[in-house]
Amino acid sequence: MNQFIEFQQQYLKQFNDYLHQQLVQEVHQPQVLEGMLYSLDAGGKRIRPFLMLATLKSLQDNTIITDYFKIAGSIELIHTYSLIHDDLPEMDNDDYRRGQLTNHKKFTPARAVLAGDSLLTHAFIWLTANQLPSEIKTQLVQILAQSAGANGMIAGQMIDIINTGKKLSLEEVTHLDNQKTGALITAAVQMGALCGQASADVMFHLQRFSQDFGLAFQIYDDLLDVTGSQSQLGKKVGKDQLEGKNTYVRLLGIAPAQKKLAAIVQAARQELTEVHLDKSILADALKYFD
Ligand code: GRG
Repeated sequence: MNQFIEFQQQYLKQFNDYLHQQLVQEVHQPQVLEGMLYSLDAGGKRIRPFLMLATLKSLQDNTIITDYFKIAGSIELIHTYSLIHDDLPEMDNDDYRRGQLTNHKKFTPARAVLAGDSLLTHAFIWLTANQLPSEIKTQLVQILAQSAGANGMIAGQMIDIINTGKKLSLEEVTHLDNQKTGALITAAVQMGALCGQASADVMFHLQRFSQDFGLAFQIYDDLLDVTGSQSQLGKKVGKDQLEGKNTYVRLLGIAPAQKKLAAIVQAARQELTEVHLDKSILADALKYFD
């Protein structure tokens, strides 16, 4: 039994329908809406929003989860924007994403830029247009903007781009992964912890848990890129290898990267044990790496 998967299955359709309906109601320019929905409705595992919701649920079992769909949805909007921009010819130049043509291939690069910009901006509408107390909303905006912005995911993307083809050290790759992938995952858990009124101690350990989770997520994806029939990103197997991307697998090799992944997952589990959350829905999210 995996409580995280069960939790996700319980709410996934409702969550996806909610995101779709909200955008249909709130976005008035047809081509902007079309571009946003094209990538948002294409699926995706919804790991980040469900990490947020699972953190909340693990801390406050009686919470009405649907009340937090907009907060969780804001994280997915940012993630989807980052994928659209990452796929552009000027960045990774990918043709397929989430099992369909990338946004710029389906429409045009100019339209894909605008679809991404709209998703990014709209995230902050969702973060602020809800019933939560103002001081919580301010903190949520801070967390998400910091993690997605110049000192978070964008910094990671920059480090990635300027170093493609050059060989980074393990420490540098870790830093890259923490920013590019880890920042948004950390934000998701932090946002759930904030909504779930976590104590300072619980917050501290959840922060460390989420950093481990983020790094594990990237290493796992890198492993799938070389060992899977298709990586999670829907890209061609080994694409990152061929393009000289800096990954754990490229630096260490497959078996040591697998060992490293297992150690990080173990460390993440230990953080939850420290605050008695090792039997929680959130703990079961770690089974994703099994
Ligand atoms: C363009 C500012 C900007 C940032 C791009 C997220 C990102 C940074 C690039 C995407 C490409 C990439 C290799 C990201 C690493 C993180 C990762 C594994 C993303 C894919 O996330 P999943 O697996 O995708 O959660 P789905 O489609 O399931 O949502």
